[in-house]
Amino acid sequence: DVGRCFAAVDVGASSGRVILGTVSSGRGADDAVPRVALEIVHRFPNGVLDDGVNSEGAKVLRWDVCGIFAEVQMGLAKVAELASSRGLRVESIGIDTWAVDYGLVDPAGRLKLPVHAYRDSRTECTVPVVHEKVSPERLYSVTGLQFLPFTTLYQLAAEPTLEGLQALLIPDLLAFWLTGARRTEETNASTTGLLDARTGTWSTELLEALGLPAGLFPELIAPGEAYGTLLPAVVERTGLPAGTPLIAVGSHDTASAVAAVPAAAGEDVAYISSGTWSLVGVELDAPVLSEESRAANFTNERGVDATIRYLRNVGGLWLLSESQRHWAAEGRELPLAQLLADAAALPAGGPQVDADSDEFIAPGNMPARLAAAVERRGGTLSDEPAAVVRCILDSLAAAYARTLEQAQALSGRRPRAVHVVGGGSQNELLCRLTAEATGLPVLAGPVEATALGNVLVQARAGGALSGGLEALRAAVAASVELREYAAVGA
Ligand code: LFR
Repeated sequence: DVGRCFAAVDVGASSGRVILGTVSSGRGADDAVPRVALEIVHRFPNGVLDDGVNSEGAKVLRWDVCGIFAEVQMGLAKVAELASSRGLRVESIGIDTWAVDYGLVDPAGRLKLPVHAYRDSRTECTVPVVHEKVSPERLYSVTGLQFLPFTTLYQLAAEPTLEGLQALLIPDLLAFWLTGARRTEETNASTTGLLDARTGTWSTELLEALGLPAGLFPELIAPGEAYGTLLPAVVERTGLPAGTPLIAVGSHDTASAVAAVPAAAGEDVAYISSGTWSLVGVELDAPVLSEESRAANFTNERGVDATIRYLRNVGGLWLLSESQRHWAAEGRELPLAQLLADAAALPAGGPQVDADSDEFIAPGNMPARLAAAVERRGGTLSDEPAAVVRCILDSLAAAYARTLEQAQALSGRRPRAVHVVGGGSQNELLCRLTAEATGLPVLAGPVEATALGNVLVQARAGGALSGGLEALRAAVAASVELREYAAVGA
């Protein structure tokens, strides 16, 4: 069994990757669980571009989506070449990226620039405007989304005009350029603040109340369905076979990551998808839309197979990467491994901040903002990088513990462990602090949960494996090594 090949495009806020995923059948009569292997074939940097101040005096942060598309095609060409060097064919492609952001295209398909990045400040003025039209209580009872100032509906309210335009979420924009098809993938649609959490369809009530055109977003597409096949120009540029389909996966990166959490069948699934953000929560089969849930600011995003990702966005490793960026700009290039070792050597019980606070969303001098937040709580934070790093990790672990406790109380789930997936699962200090703070054993890995979730949904659509999320997760569990961090006192 040489395996079947799928191409996964996974673009995060700080880097993008194009990956060859190979799915092969189980190892024998008493082991029918498929295995999945990933090879990162192409990596490229991504990041928010700072355009300075526009004519209205607002700072503009944007994504270079055309640059991203060029890198994606380059990566697909490399994947095609690698597969064919093995005598194999790439059966399909899947795309996931961060959520909420979009490009506006006109009927001819021309993109309006800039494509804003969600850390941009343009929604500061529009949040109250939106809430004037629909109260936060009503928004929550329809969409079940936690309040985040960058949710798509607040961004749309900042557009000078939407007339004659369609909004394509970032993965759907790339899909449009690859296939010519305009669709909105469901899991990502659930982050716009315009989808009805109960029905999983666009909320006409909200679109109307906010004065948004009915066809603003294209028709929904569910993970596993095909957008279409590659355009001739893409076939030419990538060397992929004509007729290669683009399959919708959990195009919201967090949805793909949660689909690949290596939970056992029947387990109450609790997870921390740990990257730029930490997405902390449990998996449910129906949304929780209660007032308590809204007050606790929990979100009900849609997952693969119509599951509900009941979670909160917690400030994430952005706090750390943005601090490193600040130190580097001061001429201090501090390698992460050293920073973490120094932070681990510091005693427990140091200063903390509320890692959830909106004050850390925008780019800019992070160590200074952390120190100011510690000071407001009556403490002091040394400007030694190790102390700053320790403060970030202690604060994250405390936020995880708080959030998981609330998730359990609000959902009634009783997880026996917490799965940490994504880049942050490699951070041993953070995993250890998380086990200590939550009192739950931490199962760390896989690092590449997002790409695995992407590949597995394609593989199932192509018939290389079958079953529900449990079958996908069994394939992950059989294919990767996990690390366990015991809860204290266990
Ligand atoms: C993680 C993520 C989060 C989303 C944030 C902004 O990469 O997709 O789930 O809230 O980025 O899109």
